[in-house]
Amino acid sequence: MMKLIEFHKAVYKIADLPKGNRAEVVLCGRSNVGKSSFINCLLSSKTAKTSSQPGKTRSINYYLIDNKFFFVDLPGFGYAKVSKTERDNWQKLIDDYFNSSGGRIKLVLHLVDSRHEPTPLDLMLHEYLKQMGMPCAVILNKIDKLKQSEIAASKRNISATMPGLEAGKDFFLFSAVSGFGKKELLKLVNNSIIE
Ligand SMILES: Nc1nc2c(ncn2[C@@H]2O[C@H](COP(=O)(O)OP(=O)(O)OP(=O)(O)O)[C@@H](O)[C@H]2O)c(=O)[nH]1
Ligand SMILES: [Mg+2]
Repeated sequence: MMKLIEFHKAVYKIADLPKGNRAEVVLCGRSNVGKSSFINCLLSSKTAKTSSQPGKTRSINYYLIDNKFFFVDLPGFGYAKVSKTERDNWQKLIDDYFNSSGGRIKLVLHLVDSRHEPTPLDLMLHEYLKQMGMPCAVILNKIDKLKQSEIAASKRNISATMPGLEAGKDFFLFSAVSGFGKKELLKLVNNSIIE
């Protein structure tokens, strides 16, 4: 079950996407939500670069898993200190990525911070992924920071703003710190790449 992780490459422009047909599992969501930590947690590694300073990664980072498929770590969005030009570049890179990776993308994991309501950009991304017909799941992350009552409220926020998600199917609770949800997400990722 997912053992080996190797940094493969950082992509800044679409022409540099890896060639070939390896399956891809994509991590996306706002800056600092825990995308890189998610990868590290699933692989029990420290290979994916994490940071407490948001908005650092501007590249699409490819990690090769078991010499078989890629975890694709997308740059986070929504970081206030980023200029409009940079934001536009981000949007273009992401749009080009989803348009050109078509059939290779087996699963898109959209991480949302459980401590806050989904932002307008979260809702935009959710709509965008649905419109693109991407196989996707919402991961409510950092639940180690919340009390049970707060987790329940956070789940309600998701149901209200992203209706139709089903727990255990396309909606999961997660914590990279406690490992909550890890087993379930390993299963989801494994199943997605088998098909
Ligand atoms: N408490 C808690 N902290 C987390 C969790 N996941 C990530 N963090 C922390 O959140 C911060 C950001 O984590 P990253 O994994 O770097 O976030 P990212 O989404 O990759 O951020 P960008 O690359 O800037 O888009 C780090 O300080 C992590 O330690 C979690 O589940 N619980
Ligand atoms: Mg990151």
